[in-house]
Amino acid sequence: WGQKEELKKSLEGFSVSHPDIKCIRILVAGQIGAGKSSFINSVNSTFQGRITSGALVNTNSVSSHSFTNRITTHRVRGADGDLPFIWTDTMGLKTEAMEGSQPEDIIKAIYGHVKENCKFNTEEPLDHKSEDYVSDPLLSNQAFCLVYVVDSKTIELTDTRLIDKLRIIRHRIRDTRIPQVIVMTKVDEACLLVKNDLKKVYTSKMIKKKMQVCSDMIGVPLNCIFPVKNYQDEIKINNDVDVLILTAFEQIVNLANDRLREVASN
Ligand SMILES: Nc1nc2c(ncn2[C@@H]2O[C@H](COP(=O)(O)OP(=O)(O)OP(=O)(O)O)[C@@H](O)[C@H]2O)c(=O)[nH]1
Ligand SMILES: [Mg+2]
Repeated sequence: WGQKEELKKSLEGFSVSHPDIKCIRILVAGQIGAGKSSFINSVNSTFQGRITSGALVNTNSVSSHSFTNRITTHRVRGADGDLPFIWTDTMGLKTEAMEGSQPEDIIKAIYGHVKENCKFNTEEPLDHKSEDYVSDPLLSNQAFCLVYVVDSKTIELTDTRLIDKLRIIRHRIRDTRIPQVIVMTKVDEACLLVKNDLKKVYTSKMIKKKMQVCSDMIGVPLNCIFPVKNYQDEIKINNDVDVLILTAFEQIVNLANDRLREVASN
């Protein structure tokens, strides 16, 4: 918990391991309202040392449609300028009851086939003839880490059809060997002990159980699941929130960079 400045410094001095890529692209996907946009903002807040809100967040935690309704990109900024990381924020995945994106479109976005600001049609996947479709994406348009954002409070209640959608994405991109991780949000709402003291996140039995449920349901190993609490109504940054966010982010960018190193050497 005392490593915040060290973590920040190492990320601020990060160098990308592929000569043709200046910025590592990371795509976030998951259920509507899971905290995807909040996670993107929390990483930026941590680096800037103040609360930021570049990605629009839903103020209503119960919603029938995805609040992020387009593919949007957000650069990670440090106190002294841009860092070599870029987010692709996506609409939450569609369920029977809620309007959102489809696995096919998320897969296209991972490969860089989707233009920024594209608004997915919730009924039909993006057509390759559409003007939002990029037929020949550059390597820099591709995402090199896929982050599934999962709400720890409601993980056990997740519609099995949504889990099937995550599995479809997982299997379809498996051969590309793009790293896939889970960011498990809202740990403050999942466990009262953690709400009162975020440092208890690694010893809480409840959080451990939730991580196991995530792992079993989605098929991601426990060492690729990162519990976090996003900034949501705070007005000031907080050391413990920052450390959890930075720990998750460091792993994400290191995994992405490992994959890029392999791509560069092939
Ligand atoms: N308590 C708590 N609330 C959170 C956390 N992360 C997000 N929230 C709240 O959850 C709600 C949804 O967050 P968003 O970031 O808009 O979720 P999203 O996944 O981007 O949702 P869509 O764009 O609609 O798919 C907001 O009200 C956030 O304030 C967290 O870690 N803890
Ligand atoms: Mg969003």
